[in-house]
Amino acid sequence: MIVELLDGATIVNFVEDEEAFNGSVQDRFARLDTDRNGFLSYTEMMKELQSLRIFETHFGIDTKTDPDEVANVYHSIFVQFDHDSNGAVDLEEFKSETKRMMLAMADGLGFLPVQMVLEEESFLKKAVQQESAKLAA
Ligand SMILES: [Ca+2]
Ligand SMILES: [Ca+2]
Repeated sequence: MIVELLDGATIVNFVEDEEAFNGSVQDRFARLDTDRNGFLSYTEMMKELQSLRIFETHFGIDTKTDPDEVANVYHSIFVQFDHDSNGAVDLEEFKSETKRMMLAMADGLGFLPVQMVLEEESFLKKAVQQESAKLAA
């Protein structure tokens, strides 16, 4: 875990950089697809859902979260990813939904930089890295 300062623009720039974004999404997808069948099952997606840290960052639910409630929320997010409702998430579904969620997050952040705790492998961390790489260039 690492604390970084980021704002909406950092995320938008990353998502709009097709090469960087698609590369990270493909990477992430391959890592999550542990049985390598080209689809993410609910179990495989759990790792990703947990890393989104929705309970800390999105809904303001911070303490005493009911495990049933957590499972419900994770399930409803999985359903959002699974556009054709076949019970598995393919790369295209994963990509478009990740993009949508990141843009929604960017909207929420706006222009005011916020300090966030990021996981090493998260998309947000990659967005920050991408921006520093650009600034350095
Ligand atoms: Ca799989
Ligand atoms: Ca699907």
